[in-house]
Amino acid sequence: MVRHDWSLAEVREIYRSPLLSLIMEAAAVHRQFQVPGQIQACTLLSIKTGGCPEDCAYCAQSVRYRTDVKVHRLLDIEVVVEAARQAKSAGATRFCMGAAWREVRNNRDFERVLEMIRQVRALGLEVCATLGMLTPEQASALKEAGLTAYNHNLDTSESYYGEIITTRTYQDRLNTLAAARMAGLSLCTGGILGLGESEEDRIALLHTLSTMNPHPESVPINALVPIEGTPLAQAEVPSVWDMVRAIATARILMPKSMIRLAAGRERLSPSEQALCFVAGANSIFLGDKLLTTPNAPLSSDEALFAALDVELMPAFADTLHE
Ligand code: SAM
Ligand code: DTB
Ligand code: SF4
Repeated sequence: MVRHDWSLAEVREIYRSPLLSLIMEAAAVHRQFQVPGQIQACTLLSIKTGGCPEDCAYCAQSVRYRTDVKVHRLLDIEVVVEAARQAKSAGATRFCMGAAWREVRNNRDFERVLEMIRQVRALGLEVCATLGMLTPEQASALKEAGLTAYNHNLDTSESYYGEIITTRTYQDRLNTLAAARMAGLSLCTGGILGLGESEEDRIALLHTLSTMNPHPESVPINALVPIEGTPLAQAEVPSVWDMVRAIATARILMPKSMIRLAAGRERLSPSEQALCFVAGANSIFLGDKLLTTPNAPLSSDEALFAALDVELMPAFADTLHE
């Protein structure tokens, strides 16, 4: 039923199928494996902003580029827990904390993050973190503190990766994902459309994700949010058709995973978002802000949920499932 042995040719064939039949196929898979009409709402908070030594060409937070992001050291625990409380009252069931770190270091900041995780988890929320590279020991410490999932994106294909980031390798990313998996964490890993990649790169990324065993429990499909001052500031953003195609393919390949319509949702109209949900997306970021850029406003999301009769997914529906 759930396959991990997709060939590149099979992924290519699905990805390139005529869009309407691709959407219909994905919708059928969605109906079979997911609860139609239920959407997972996750809220993001940047707990440490800017000043990152990595050179990711899309990122507002790299020290290499002159962007207008406001650098901030690691937030206080109380500030983070209060934000999580607010996210919960807005309907979010997963709270995701992001730090602009290359990797986790074993220091007081990490201790503080572990305490944030304990306290956010105690609110009854799923807790996700995205902190850069991890050792197996750090992954275990995160798990022990109550972390549900670790977000670590592959972003694009292995062969295009070096065009976007030179300060680490694809293998570094895979190693961190393996460490998180070994520690018993659920994985959240996906990519970004609009980095100047080819169709083949998108196919290769989807192939890499869908041949992981088990599949990542959650797969964010981001559209580039162009940031002034970064090398990709003038990049052309992907069309809604590109997003729908990637979402539908991901849904068919990874039927049990949450497919997240992630960054770039703000640019889509309500009916374009509805199309993404029909094509298999069942998770979004909820709240006025992503990490450093604006997200779709809460008020318009509430109107969207009402119009589509969307029900928000309960917490912990997305635990390890394979
Ligand atoms: N520093 C950690 C890392 O890189 O893993 C965690 C934070 S990083 C900002 C999290 C993810 O956000 C990146 O892997 C990337 O996929 C996504 N992202 C960052 N900037 C983006 C942008 N401008 N548009 C779309 N996605 C973006
Ligand atoms: C993911 O795949 N997308 C989120 C989350 N995981 C960490 C981040 C999106 C960032 C968008 C640009 C910004 O706000 O800085
Ligand atoms: Fe740093 Fe993460 Fe941004 Fe890359 S994506 S520059 S690692 S914060």
